[in-house]
Amino acid sequence: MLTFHSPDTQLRQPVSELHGGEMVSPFECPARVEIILRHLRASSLGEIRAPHAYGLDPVLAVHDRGYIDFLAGCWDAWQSAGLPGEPTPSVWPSRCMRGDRIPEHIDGKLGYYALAAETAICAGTFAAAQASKDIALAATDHVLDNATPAFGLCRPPGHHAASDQFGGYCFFNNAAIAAQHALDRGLSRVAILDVDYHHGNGTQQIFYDRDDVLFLSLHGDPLEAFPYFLGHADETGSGSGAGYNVNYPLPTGTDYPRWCQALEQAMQRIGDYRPELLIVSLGVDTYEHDPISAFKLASDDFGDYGRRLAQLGLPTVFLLEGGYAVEEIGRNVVKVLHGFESA
Ligand code: SP5
Ligand code: ZN
Repeated sequence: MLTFHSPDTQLRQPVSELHGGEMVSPFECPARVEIILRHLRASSLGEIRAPHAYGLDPVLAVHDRGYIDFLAGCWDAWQSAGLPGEPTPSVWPSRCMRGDRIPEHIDGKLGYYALAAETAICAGTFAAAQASKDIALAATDHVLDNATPAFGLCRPPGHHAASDQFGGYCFFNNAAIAAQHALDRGLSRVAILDVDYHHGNGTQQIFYDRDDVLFLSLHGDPLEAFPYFLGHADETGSGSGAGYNVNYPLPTGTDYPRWCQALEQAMQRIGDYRPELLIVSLGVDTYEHDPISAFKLASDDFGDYGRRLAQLGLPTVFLLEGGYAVEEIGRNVVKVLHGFESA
């Protein structure tokens, strides 16, 4: 299985994350990619390739133009405003205020275009986000051109990014951009299976009223876990998308047998849909020792579900999302890919 990777993803190097009321060194860090690369190179999975640049058109197919312009100019605007730290949202158009006017001051714009406060923007964020979606697009093209699976070593991750909001370490929704790209290439049905610990709120929002993308997510119950305000089981899609959004919220402490039961249900639903492409939003923060998550999957479980996913017999592209047990992230990712290939 080919991997797509770009060194430009490492241009995202924020220094701060708001966590537990303190500023800490970000969990979503460059070392994640270094360690995955090391494990990929030591494995028999195959070549690691760089993507070409696809430009912003595939991003505009999914994200709002004003949002993209905001991301492109945020760092400079923050500097010009004379603000000392990293651009970080701190105020929102919350329920009791107006959300129909976009502030001119960068501090206000950040609140308008953010869905959470933990994610700071740094000088290289926009460039890294572009590299990340190029990886997703190149991996997807490879799958469609060659009918073989591929892995996109995306960073920053994408699944929390909504059409005009960043947060949860995500800026461009790589899986959504890849799905739309596949449809624009002529496919008529794409499924996105999100196995990251956190609900893929951005992907859900982008395709919520559509039936050409089936979105399924296994995740920590939003009553107990980030992003808290989306991801319930009664969110099933709207309009022509009714029935094409499927959430499997699972409780804190969920172990592999329980998780796997939900996976089998999701796989059944995917099989019934008969997609021409499966995109796996591959977060390995379901791991038992993940520092910010609460499921109990062991390393060997990753190989097991990789093997199961292969039983669908679909053209499949894996795109990296979360996973913050940095020492073990390479092993766990490679286990999924290996399991899939060996099946
Ligand atoms: C892509 C991805 O996995 N993003 C995750 C973003 C999570 N951000 C906020 C996490 C809040 C964590 N609360 C920790 C409770 C520790 N037990
Ligand atoms: Zn996650």
